[in-house]
Formats: sequence, C-alpha cells, structure tokens
Amino acid sequence: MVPIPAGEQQKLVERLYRACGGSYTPEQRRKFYVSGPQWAAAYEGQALFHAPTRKPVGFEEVIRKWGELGIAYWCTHDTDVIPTRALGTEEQWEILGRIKKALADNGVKCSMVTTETFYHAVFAASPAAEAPQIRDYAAWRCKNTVKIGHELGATHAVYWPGSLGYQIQGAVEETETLKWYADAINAACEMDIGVAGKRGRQTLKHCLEAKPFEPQAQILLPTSDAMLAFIDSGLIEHPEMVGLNPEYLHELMWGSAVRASLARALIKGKLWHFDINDGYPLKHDVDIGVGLVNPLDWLNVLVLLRSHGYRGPFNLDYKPPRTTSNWGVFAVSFPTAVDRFITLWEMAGEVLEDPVIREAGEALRAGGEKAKDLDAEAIFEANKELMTLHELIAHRMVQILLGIHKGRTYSV
Ligand code: GCO
Ligand code: MN
Ligand code: MN
Repeated sequence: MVPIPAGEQQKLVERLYRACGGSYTPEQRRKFYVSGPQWAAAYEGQALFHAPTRKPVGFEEVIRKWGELGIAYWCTHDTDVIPTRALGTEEQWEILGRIKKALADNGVKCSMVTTETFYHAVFAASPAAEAPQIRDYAAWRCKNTVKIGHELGATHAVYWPGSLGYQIQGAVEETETLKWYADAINAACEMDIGVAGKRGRQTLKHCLEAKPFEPQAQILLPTSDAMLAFIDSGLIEHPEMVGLNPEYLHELMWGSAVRASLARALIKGKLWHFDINDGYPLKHDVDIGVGLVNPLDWLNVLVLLRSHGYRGPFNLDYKPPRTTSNWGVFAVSFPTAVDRFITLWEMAGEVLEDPVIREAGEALRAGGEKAKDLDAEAIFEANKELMTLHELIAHRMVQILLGIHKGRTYSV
C-alpha cells in the first residue's frame, strides 16, 4: 500500500467520485423541490462523545455551494444564521439583507425557516417550561421566525420541539405542558396571519416534526401520529395552518414502516414537508444520507409519494457523519445524496409504470371469481393463488432497484 500524501487526497476522492458515475447536472437537480439546510452543511461532526471534525461554514458559502450544485432551495434555523443575542435587533435585519443578497446572487430560494428551541440553555426545561417568562420567550422566538420567513420569501416553517419531554418523571404535568407548547404555535400562527396580510403573501405552512428519542429521555410528542393528534386536540387555534414535517429516520427510529406513517399523514392532508435521510430502527438519530442504508424502503416510500402527487419539499436533513473534510461535504456528501434521491424518484416512476407490477396489482384488486357469499372456505379457494403476487411485486421492485430486470449475468 502506498501512502497518499495529504496534497493528493482530494484529487483521489474526486477521481473515484467521477468513477462512481450516475450523477446529474445542476440543471437536472434544479428540477426537483430539494432543499438543503444550513445546519446540515454547517454541522461540524460533533456529538456528546466526540469533538467537531470540521470547520464552521457560514451561510454565504453554503448558499453559493447550493447554487453550484443545483440544490435549488435553502432553509435554516433562526440561530444558524443570527446569533441568539442579535435576534429581533437591527443586526438581525442587516444579516437578513446579506442572506437575501446571497440567495439572489446564486439563484437559490429560501423554502423554510425553523426556530431553534432546543440548543440554547434557556430551553433546558423545553420551550414549554414551567417558568412563564421562558414560554413567553419561546413564543417570541417563534413569532420572530415567522417574520424572518416572510422576509426571506419562505413558504414553510418547521417546529421540532426537541426538549419537550423529560429525563425524569414527576415534575412535568404533560397536559399543561402540551397546552403551553400549543400557545407558542398559536402565537406564531397569529403573527403569520398579520404579517402575511400586510405583505400580501400567503401564510406559511407550519409543520410539526416529531422525533421519538433525543435529546430528552422521554418525549411528549414522539411520532408523526402524536403530532396529528396534537393538531386535532383542540389546543391548536388554527389547525388548518398546521401540518407535518415527518423525518424519514425519526419514524424509522421508533420502528414504524415509514411508508405507513406517511400514508397516515397523506390521508389527513397534512404531509406538507419531508426531511429525507436514512438510518436504523431503534437507534439514535444518525441522520445518514438518503438511501445509504435502506434503498428498498426508500423506493417504497417514493412510490407512495409519487402516486399520491406529493409536491412539497424534500429536505436533505442529514449530517455528513464523521467526514473530516469540509471540501468532501460539498464535493461528495451532498451531490451524492441529491443524486441518490433523484435516481430513487426516477425508479419509483419506473415501478409505477412497470407492466409486471401493474398487471399484478390490477389482478390483486380484481380478485378471484365470485364465490358463494359469506362462505369463507369458498372465498378463500377463489382467491388463494393470487396471494403469491404480493411476493412477486416485492421481487420485481428489488429487480428494478438492482437493475436485474435489465438482465444481469454472473457465472451462470
Ligand atoms: C434532527 C432534526 C432537526 C430538525 C430541525 C428542524 O435530526 O434532530 O431533524 O434537524 O429537522 O431542527 O427544526
Ligand atoms: Mn429533521
Ligand atoms: Mn434526525
């Protein structure tokens, strides 16, 4: 093995990346409603048990890179771009001016803004803490984010409550905490109605994001289903303004069939925004790049979304893991993630058009010939051979995923 000198390493990675093939052009990527979060690109690789591995990256650079790569939309937390002490001040508006210029200069749009209510120590007891002043502050933060969103031209606002839960039971009274959390969302919606009215814009789509574990040991709204119930609980004053931002991995983490979680949101008309990434069931939030762990499951998810005409953003909420190269984040991590998403989206289209899958699906829906009514044995006999098609369809999807349907020979 010949050691690779530090100065040669990017060239090697670049060459191997090219050799992978299958990448799209920035123009092709721009055809998709893909957004790239500031926080994902700027994530420095740190965690509870390890230090950052990369240098900080500001919004100018992230937005410029999105423009170059053809990631057409950018999104951010308030404090990813505005220091906490500057929120609501002149400095905030000066920073927003710089962001607008960076977006315009690079042909990128802001799709979504989100309030950080989990990182700062003020939220140690959650944005719905017992202390009234903390709750007032959380509501003010959410309202301020609405103003930021309108200023940047966003269409969506996301809320991940983060620390809404507890490490230890006893002190927190769940029903009043949920009511207090709803107060912050209600304040944001009220502010939105006012600001949107004044600016002649549509109100934002306010999207709740659930996560089953982390950072609290127990979470009050752990799943998208819990969020749906919360929207309909009577605590939310404008339920029509509030929907979901499910995250693929967050649903997988608790053991859901992600496709089924999304289907429940679709039925309610609440699938408005979707964080795309990957990871493992019953593990922590590793936020791996879309399709790197569960490509078949992803293909299934996209078949569902394509067939239901989902038109919302696909937000690349993933954190390039322990990559030690700031260069690699933009040269390999993000372009490969977008391109896997596009390929899987295209494959989902292929699945929907596939003659084998189509005929099999139609046969299943047609069922067998009519048997004697209310006779379980006869109905079973009339239908029993069709059941094999369930497995045949799954087999065909794997063939499409692996390209086997186009013919592939090994040693036989
Ligand atoms: C996570 C979350 C966050 C949220 C973001 C939006 O992985 O823990 O997805 O990244 O999406 O905070 O508010
Ligand atoms: Mn997310
Ligand atoms: Mn996550």
